[in-house]
Amino acid sequence: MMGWESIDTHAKQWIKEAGEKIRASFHQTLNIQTKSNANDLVTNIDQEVEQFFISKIKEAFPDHRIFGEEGFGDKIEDLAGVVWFLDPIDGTMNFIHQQRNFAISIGIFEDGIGKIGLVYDVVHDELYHAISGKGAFMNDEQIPSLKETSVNEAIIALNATWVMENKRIDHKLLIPLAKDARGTRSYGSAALELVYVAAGRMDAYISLRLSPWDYAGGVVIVEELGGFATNLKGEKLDYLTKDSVFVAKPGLHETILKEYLKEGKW
Ligand code: 2AM
Ligand code: CA
Repeated sequence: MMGWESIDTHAKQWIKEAGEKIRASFHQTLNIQTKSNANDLVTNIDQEVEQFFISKIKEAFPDHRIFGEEGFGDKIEDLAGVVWFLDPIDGTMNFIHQQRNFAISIGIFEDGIGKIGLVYDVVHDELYHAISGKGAFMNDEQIPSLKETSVNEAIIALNATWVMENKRIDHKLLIPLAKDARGTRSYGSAALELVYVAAGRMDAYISLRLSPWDYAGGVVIVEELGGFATNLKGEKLDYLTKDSVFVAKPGLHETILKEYLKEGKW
């Protein structure tokens, strides 16, 4: 078995190459299609970037499996061995509409345990990365560990969807938290929002029904810094199917869970 550092070196090289491809695509006409609903978008670039990673991973690490958003990877029904959670473009709507506020997200797990997290903000050339136990970085800069904070001093990443009538949850449940927090933000890319928590720019992130490739990479980075990542019930995240996601600084995670989330049916 090759060491994690070597896997990390390969992954970083590929993520930079993929970023170059995405930047080059800004001058091309995109082929845009919808998936599960009219706002769930995919482009030829999402698909090409996923296929690029899969060919690289399969060539270098034939025994690794890939759980990718666009479905070109493996059918993953268990987490045995090394699994790459791959989102070639997290924040596809932003990619299409804004050409910013999206990221490539990669989480590399062994037997269900996060080992490497990589989230690449392609437009800003900012690579957030961590190898479990070895610290977390933004490019070459080490990110300091997360410190405790209170709800009324916290900026919480929360999409307006969850505080207005919606088909997934009782929208009234999260209103008190949005009111009590210092502020709320929504960037439209789960991976970026997770690394913004890691970097201390926000204090917590809440979303419903994300897929493992949206959060696997970011969670490794947040946890490396002492942050907590669970679903909205406070349980361990599911990496085989969709789950709600609640990530926060230490202390704040416990407070929000106890005082704002415990009544909800998530
Ligand atoms: P995506 O861009 O890779 O699809 C948007 O609020 C965030 O939620 C993005 O990280 C987006 O990831 C994710 N998301 C997950 N499932 C989604 C869906 N069905 N439709 C739109 N965004 C989704
Ligand atoms: Ca995606």
